[in-house]
Amino acid sequence: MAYSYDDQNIFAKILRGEIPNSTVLETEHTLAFRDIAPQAPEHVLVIPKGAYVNYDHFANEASDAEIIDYTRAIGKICKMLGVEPGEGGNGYRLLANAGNDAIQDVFHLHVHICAGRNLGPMLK
Ligand code: DGP
Repeated sequence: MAYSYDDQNIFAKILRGEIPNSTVLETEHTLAFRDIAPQAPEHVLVIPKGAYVNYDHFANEASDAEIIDYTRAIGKICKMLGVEPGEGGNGYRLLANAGNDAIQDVFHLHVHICAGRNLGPMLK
């Protein structure tokens, strides 16, 4: 399947520096920043710098280096936020919406990291 990526999406603009963001972590292949409409006391979005529309696009087509960098960045951010259960934190939720049924709003892969309150059964 050919994935179609629109480089006018808001996160592509953030990556190009056209829109400001509140950066939490930047690595070679990954950028993480605070969500503009936080649903929890800690709400960070983690995006790959590459042009991937959703998780399956990324998992199927990104290089091993990108995938390792992205996965490790998520772990690092959980540590930075101090939310790792069993490590002094009280837990977190990772969520990646893809496509219409998940009500994906921005078509550049992003994992939400939410923490800091009891999150209930689902976010959307
Ligand atoms: P989703 O519905 O999973 O596609 O989530 C999109 C998220 O992106 C939503 O929680 C709000 C956030 N968002 C939208 N526009 C901006 C923006 O310009 N800056 C930041 N930091 N977050 C944004």
